[in-house]
Amino acid sequence: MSNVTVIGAQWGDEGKGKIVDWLASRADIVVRFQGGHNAGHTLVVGDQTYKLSLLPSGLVRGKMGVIGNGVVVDPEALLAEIDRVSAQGLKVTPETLRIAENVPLILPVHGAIDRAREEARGARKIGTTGRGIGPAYEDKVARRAIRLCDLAEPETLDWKLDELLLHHNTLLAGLGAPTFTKAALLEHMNALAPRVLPYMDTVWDLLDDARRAGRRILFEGAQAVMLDVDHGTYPFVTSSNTIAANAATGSGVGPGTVGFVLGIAKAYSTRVGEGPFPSELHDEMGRTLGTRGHEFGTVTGRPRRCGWFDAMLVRRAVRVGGINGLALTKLDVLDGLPEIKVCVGYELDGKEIRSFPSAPAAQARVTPIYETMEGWTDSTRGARSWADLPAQAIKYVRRIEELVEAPVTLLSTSPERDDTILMR
Ligand code: 2SA
Ligand code: MG
Repeated sequence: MSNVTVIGAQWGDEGKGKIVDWLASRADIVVRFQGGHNAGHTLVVGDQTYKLSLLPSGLVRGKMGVIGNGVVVDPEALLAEIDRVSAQGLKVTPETLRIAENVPLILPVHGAIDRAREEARGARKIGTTGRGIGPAYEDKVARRAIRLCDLAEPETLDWKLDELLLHHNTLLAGLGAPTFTKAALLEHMNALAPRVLPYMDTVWDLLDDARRAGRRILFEGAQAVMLDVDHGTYPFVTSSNTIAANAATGSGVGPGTVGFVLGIAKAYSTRVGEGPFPSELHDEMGRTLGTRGHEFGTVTGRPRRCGWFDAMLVRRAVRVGGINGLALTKLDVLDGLPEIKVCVGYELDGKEIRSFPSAPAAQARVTPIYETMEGWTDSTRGARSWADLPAQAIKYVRRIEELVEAPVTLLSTSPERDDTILMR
């Protein structure tokens, strides 16, 4: 296996955790390159279920984990996650996990701003995870972020906090939310620093040494293309680039190191939070998909919105995400449905269009154009070979390949790691 980058091809929750875990056995290093603990990757390994939000999934398979500079790290959440998986028998140490010294930190003030701003937005809220992801990335691009390396320099922390609180306390006061004192934040960070700093590293050196030595790197995406801050359904997106190109920028390797890009898509669609969703179902079928698929957010527990597979959106993800092949997950949720619809285009103001518009009001006016396919009765759950699949299920997969203009290279038929069909 050359290097592989795994990204979500819809709006997150596609089942990346299982696929990354399946691929991790063939990799030496697993790298998180964007997002933060707004991710929620679930891995079922034997009798253990690991829910990882920040830790690279490969740690579960004894591989080295790297958190790159493109991530935003909440040190408190990181240490809590390390302690949680340690209680499950998974030891995470500075020998198995390395974190980029230039990674921006999420502080309590960021979560407070995230939640207060969402409250103030009312009906126009984005539906964020409330974990301070956006405000932390805002500080990064505003060149006032506190980064992991700063925890080792009390004098740097001191002046950086002055600037940070000038912005954030002004905003919090304006939002009618409690402000923060410098002393409280200093105490918070100085208490965490001794446990976090041992993980700090110049990971771009580590990864380039690995590349030169021919070691296999797996880049683990979080969220998904339709939540990408440039290419997603803006402003109902997360605040990082979730497309594969960011695997390079977000970890400090060259673009040629990204390798094969595997997009993960569910055989239907879900999204959690607000924002446009052309093929969303508000009827019994939508509720059926949600129930059968156990569609509740890993991070927030929110029920996910469900709908038919949107081939136009995934085709967009294939193009902007640079996806070479698709892993299609949760096909078993469609078992037994008499007919299945696929969104094959959109209608906007009486005209057929094939690319989802960027302008918010146009997005809201888009209606889906469906193609109806015959369903299948036999179960696909647990299928481990192409031959186990009903003919109609194969036809459905093949039609998706044509519409999204990318091959389905992996098919997942249950949360179990080995219930995976390699299609090529
Ligand atoms: P934020 O908190 O600022 O990133 O939220 C901005 C928007 O992004 C959505 N969002 C997500 N939607 C689905 N899944 C998410 N995480 C997955 C999980 C993990 C994954 O299972 O929790 O698939 O990587 C996630 N994170 C953010 C959020 O709902 C807002 O619409
Ligand atoms: Mg998830």
